[in-house]
Amino acid sequence: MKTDLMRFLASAAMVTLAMASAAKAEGVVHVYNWSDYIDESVLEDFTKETGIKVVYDVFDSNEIVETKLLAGGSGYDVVVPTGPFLARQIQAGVFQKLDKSKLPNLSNMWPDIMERLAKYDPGNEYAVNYMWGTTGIGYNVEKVKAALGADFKVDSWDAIFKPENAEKLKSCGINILDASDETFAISMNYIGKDPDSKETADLEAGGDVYMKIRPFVKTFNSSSYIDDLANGDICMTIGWSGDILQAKARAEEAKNGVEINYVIPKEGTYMWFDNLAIPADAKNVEEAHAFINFLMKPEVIAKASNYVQYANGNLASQALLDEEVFKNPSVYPDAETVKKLFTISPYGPKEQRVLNRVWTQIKTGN
Ligand code: N2P
Repeated sequence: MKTDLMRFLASAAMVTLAMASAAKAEGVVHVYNWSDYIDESVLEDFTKETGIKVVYDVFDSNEIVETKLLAGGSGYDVVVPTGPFLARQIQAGVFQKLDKSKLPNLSNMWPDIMERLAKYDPGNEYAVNYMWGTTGIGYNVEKVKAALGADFKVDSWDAIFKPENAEKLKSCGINILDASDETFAISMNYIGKDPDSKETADLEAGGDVYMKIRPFVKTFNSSSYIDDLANGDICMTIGWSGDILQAKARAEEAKNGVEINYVIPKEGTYMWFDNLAIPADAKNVEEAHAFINFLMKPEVIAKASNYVQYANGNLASQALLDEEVFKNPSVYPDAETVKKLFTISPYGPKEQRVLNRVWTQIKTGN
């Protein structure tokens, strides 16, 4: 026979449960991520598992994210800046430290990548790697053959940076990523300078590489270039590894006869890391941690990587990756290729002004 106290406790427990599930149903997390960077079913899976709704916005440049974060009140709970931007944003105080007690899946992460990320986030206190990749050349095999000759091998930055090549590619369309920190690191490296140089003279010399090919460039774009490449509207681009592989997959799916290839040029290129971090003024901190913890589940991040064809920073996920992804050196570069990759550090305010000035001149063609 139930006592009054037992009945009271039972009903109190039910009220608590009801309140908990109501709170669960009302939870929300505002996520700001790069475009073409997730399998949307991952977001649905998260909501199914936790009851937390995801409001998901996308961007295609670190500068856009930075402007919002520095202004404050972005409304985002999770954002995904690249290493050098993360580093200076941590300095600027725009992020909060992660509460690692809420991130048990940290144990799945890849120590090598955490170590590389620690260059930007000492002690891995503010961020967790989402994906990483390289910035290389994506091209339309047939159109480049037609423009540069059947024997032309696209294995060097010469393919795009030599004005005589760029001139021949003009009519089929060249795109350059609108990501100046990366494009300058690449052009400075190409002319034999330190890709991480912040010297005005080096930046100007790096800018000259683009000035010389400027008349032959069709677009400066970092998102719709994926479809442009897949549709045959451009034939060569400086682009991000997974974006180019997605363009290739889209062309194959459309059966439009466009064959796309991605190369990491022999002179080397930038290896970057995009990372999950929580703004200091985030309103849904609990949910933000739940979201980041969910993305660190091996099966979840493997699903995301299989879809977007970017490498991730989760060691435990590797056994769950599709062979075509994990064994593809364009996604997970082999040790030999990794030796040719470099990283870059953040620009200081003065250096950034020089970079902005030169990049604007290039884009406007003046
Ligand atoms: C996804 C682009 C992510 C790479 N479209 C940029 N760091």
